[in-house]
Amino acid sequence: MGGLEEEKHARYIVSVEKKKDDFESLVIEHLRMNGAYWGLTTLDLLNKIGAIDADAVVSWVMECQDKDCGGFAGNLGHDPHLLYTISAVQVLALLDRLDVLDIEKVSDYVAGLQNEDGSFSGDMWGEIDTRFSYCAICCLSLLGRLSKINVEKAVNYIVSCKNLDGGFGSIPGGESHAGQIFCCVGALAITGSLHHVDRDLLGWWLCERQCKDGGLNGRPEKLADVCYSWWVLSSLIMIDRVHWIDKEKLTRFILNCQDKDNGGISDRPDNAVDVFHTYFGVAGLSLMEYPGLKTIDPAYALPVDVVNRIFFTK
Ligand code: GRG
Repeated sequence: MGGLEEEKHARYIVSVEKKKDDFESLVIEHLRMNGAYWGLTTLDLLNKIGAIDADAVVSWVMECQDKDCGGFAGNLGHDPHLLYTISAVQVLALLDRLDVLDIEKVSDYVAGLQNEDGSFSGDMWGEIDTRFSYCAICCLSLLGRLSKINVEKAVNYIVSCKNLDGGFGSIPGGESHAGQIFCCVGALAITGSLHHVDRDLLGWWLCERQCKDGGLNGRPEKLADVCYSWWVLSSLIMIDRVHWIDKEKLTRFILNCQDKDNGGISDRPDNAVDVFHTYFGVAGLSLMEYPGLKTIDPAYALPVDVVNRIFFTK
C-alpha cells in the first residue's frame, strides 16, 4: 500500500493556497480562514510550513478583521464569526505572529458572545452551539484571557449538553455526534473540567465508531469518514481511552484515502480530495504518532511545539 505521501500532500496544499478560481477554492471562498488553518496546520505537521509566504498570510488575516467589533471573517468583505476568529488566532499562533493582535479587542469580542446561561452565540445573530463554546474557550485560552468569561457557567452549559450515552450534542437534548464531542471534551480539557466526563461510557461510544473498513464514523449507522479520525481520536486521547481503537486498521484506512498521484486526502477511498480531509487525515495520523510527523495537541488542535511556545515561553 505504501506510506504517507508527504511531499505530494504539501505540494497539493500549496497549490490550493495559490489558486483562487478553481472549484475547490470557490466552494470554500466564504470560509477561507478555516481553509488557511487546515492547510497551514497540515504543512506544519509535515514540517513544511516554510513553503508559504508567512507575511502575506498575516496581512490577509488582519485584513479579515472587523475593525469595529474585533472579530474575524471567513474572507475579505464577509461578516465576523467565532468560527473564523478561532482560525485566525490559530493561524497567527502557527506563524508565531500573535504579536500583531490587539489581544484585548479580540478577547472582548469573544467574551461578549457569552450568554447568561453560559452558552456562546457564534456571532451577533445569536445561533447557539457547543462548537461556539469550544471556539471561545480555545481562543481565549490561547490569548491568555479566559478570565474574561464566566468559566463555571460555560462548563455547566456544556455539561447540560451531555447525554445518557456519555456523548454530547450541539445543544441540551441534541444527538451525540463525534464532532460535538470533540468540542465539549476539548473545552472541558482546556478548563480543567474533565471530571464531568464518564470516561468509560464515552470511551465505549467513541470506540464503537470504528467500522469494518477500519475508518471511523461520527455516529451510529453512518459511513466512515477520514475527518472522524480527528474528532474521535482526539476525544479518546483526552479521556485516556485511545488504546480501545485498532490504530493499524485506521492508519490503513487513512492511507487508502490518499490521491497518490496528485496529493491530498479524501473522505473515503477513491473520492475527490479536499483541504479539510487532507488536514484531518494528517492530523489523525499525527495523533497515532505516525513517523516523521509533528505531534498535534488533541485539545488545542495545534502542533504541540506551537502550544508549548505560547504557554511556556512568556
Ligand atoms: C479547531 C479542529 C478545530 C475545530 C473548531 C468548528 C469546530 C471547532 C468543530 C466542528 C465539529 C463538528 C460538528 C464536526 C463535524 C463535521 C462534519 C463532517 C459534519 C457532518 O455531519 P453530517 O451529519 O455527517 O453531514 P455524518 O457523518 O454524521 O453523516
